[in-house]
Amino acid sequence: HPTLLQPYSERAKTATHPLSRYLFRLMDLKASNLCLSADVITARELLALADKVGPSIVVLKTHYDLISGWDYNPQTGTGVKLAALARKHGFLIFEDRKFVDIGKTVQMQYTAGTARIIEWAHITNANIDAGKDMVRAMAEAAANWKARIHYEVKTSVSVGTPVAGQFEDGEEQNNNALDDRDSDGRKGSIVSITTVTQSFEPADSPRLAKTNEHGDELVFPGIEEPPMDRGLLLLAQMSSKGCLMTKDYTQACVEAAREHKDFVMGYVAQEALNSAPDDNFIHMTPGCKLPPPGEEENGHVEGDGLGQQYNTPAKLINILGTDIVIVGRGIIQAADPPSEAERYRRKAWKAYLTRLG
Ligand code: BMP
Repeated sequence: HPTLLQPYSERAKTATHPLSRYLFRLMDLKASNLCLSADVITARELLALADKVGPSIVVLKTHYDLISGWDYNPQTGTGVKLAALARKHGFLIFEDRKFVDIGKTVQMQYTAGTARIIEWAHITNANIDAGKDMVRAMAEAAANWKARIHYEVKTSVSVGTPVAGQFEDGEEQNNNALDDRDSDGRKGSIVSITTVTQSFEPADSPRLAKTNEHGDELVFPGIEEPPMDRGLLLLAQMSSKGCLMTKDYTQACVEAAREHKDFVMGYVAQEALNSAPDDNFIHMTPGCKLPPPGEEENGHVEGDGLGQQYNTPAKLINILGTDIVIVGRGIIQAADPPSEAERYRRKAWKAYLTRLG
């Protein structure tokens, strides 16, 4: 498929999803196709790790539900702190929530509850075993969220202020999944501070400033704010032994992705799935580990004894054609995670350059 031989900088121009365009540019700018799976068990470790490894990665993957001490405060909590680190270093936050349920339930799980994933995670993912309508349900929730944030920013609504049920263009506010009515039935009484503080600069105008408008010192000058969008990855294939996802299931993911190009950025998968001429989905791949220095780099690395199977970045990127490797324990359990992350970044980037030829 043409995308296998196209530089990420080119794919940035043709990707449908604004966050994919941003991500491809980020990859090019940072020379990184590495995602850290930040599977640590306290919020303090998570933030420290994100800050230290941030310069090497383009995506930080979380499992918020295995973190103790996650602070849910919408103004000062863990999500907001992660967002600040994401701006400082230039990476996207991917909550590996693997949503699977009926559409209405996933809308609520995505937008409400204690975690309010939609507020702080640029990207999340879904298993479509329950049927692909849930993708539409999540897309609708994300569109409502974006419209609401847009409205709130434009009208500078502060926390606790009731919001009238109309958008600037006169359209009725439609907040199904985000119905934040207070006890008096007033709408919009909860405002996300994480997102309200973001700007609407066009995503294609990189500012070459050393700091962003929040005063965060940028590690990679030229990284602008990500667009105000939310994206979904479909869990099309898994890395684990005995995985029950069939070819038909994977194909259904491909169809659902094509039907929702403006919300689905791509896949969590073990191989490239772009096949139609204009497919330009991004593939993120877990089950990645490097052998100890000096050993064969193309093959399979010993699993973890609990079903996880590993491939090297060279195999995943160059041979199987995926785009971003997701690495957890390979980096986290190293004596020095930041330098190990750099080693993975270099190997995965080299595999990409080799693929381009
Ligand atoms: P590790 O590199 O430590 O094996 O971690 C892999 C991470 O990727 C875990 O967070 C796991 O939940 C996730 N993951 C996976 O391993 N295989 C998949 O197919 C999908 C995943 O999300």
